Amino acid sequence: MSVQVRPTYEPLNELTVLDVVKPLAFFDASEQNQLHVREIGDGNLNLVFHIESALSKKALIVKQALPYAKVVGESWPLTLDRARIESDALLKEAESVPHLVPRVLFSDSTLAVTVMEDLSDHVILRKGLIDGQIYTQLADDIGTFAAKTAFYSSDFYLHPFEKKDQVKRFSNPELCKITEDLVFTDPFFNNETNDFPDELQSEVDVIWNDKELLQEVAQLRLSFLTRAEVLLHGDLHSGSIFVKSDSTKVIDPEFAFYGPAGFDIAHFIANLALNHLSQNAHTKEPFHRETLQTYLLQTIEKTWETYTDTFTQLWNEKATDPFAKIEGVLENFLEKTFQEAIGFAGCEIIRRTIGLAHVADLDSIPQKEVEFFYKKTALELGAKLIKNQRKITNITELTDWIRGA
Ligand code: SR1
Ligand code: MG
Repeated sequence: MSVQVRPTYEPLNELTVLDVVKPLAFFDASEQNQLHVREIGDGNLNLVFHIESALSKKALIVKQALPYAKVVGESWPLTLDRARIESDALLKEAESVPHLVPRVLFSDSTLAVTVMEDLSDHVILRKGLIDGQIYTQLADDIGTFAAKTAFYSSDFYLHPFEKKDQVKRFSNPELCKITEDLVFTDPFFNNETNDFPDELQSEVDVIWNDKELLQEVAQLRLSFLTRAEVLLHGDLHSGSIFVKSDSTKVIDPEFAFYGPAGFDIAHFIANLALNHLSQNAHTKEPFHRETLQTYLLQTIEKTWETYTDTFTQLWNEKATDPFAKIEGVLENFLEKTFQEAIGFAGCEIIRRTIGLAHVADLDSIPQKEVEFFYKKTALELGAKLIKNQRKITNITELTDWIRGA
């Protein structure tokens, strides 16, 4: 669609955002003067406007990247190209899993905006889980999302020229650097971006002085830096997923890039594991707590099973790799992906506990001493996963470790 937008970048506000929306003809002429605009962004990086017609109740979302990280402020400049990456990733994902991503209606790289389908009838998964909700489709949907977006972007399927074009298209150095620092570096050293209370200092010291752990993290970090295997969402935590009982939508792929296959699924699992831990504090009634925790562990297991089943089926039907029919090649890939995912999950658990960007699952525990107790438990679990990634051979062993944490 050809739409005239402003020739230079400027941050939008609740008035100027209408200049982007009106030419799209999404709203009828009769509604144009009755649009209700709210800025609803509560993430770390962007402006998000919800625009609704007071007449028809039709709505859409305009997301705009700011030239800095909102969580820190203008002192942390950040590329606007992430808006282009986000809309390109949503379009690419829609080729294989259209039902699992929001529909893109318009994007403009000068203004750094993506206009997309409104999902206000969904809730953010993290909030739903903290509130004790159960989503029965979630495991199937996320396992399918991760497997299909991985397979169709990989060298197992694409011609090498096309694969390398896609690697270029999704080159995302600034957002990757955030992950390299905040997930794989800062939490493992005494860095000023870390954020944890004094009460956790002795547990943090144990991590900072654990040579075996640091060696493993160095390998995981190197893998993240160098292994362009598949197109990743890049930030697949429970705040990047919208849910309702019969629908799952993966949002916010501004961290998308080509990286190691286990990374996305690891972040999903790590955030469910953190929620599992936090339910000990959030849900007092024992029967309800057990139901929720069992659901979370089953979701982790089913997500991995769906991932491997879907990936295997695509491999058998569509792989173009000359080694695809050789016995053991797929199995080796899946085993490596699984074991590395366990290590990545450990890093995510640790950084969400003591790094710059926390999770509400743990931070919203009402009593401080209870919060500290579960944060210490999270640190122990994260370290165990990193150090034992190659010893855990199947998904139920992993869920046993999470259950026992
Ligand atoms: C400065 S950005 C902090 C975190 O928010 C994003 O969602 C990513 O997880 C990033 O690490
Ligand atoms: Mg995000």
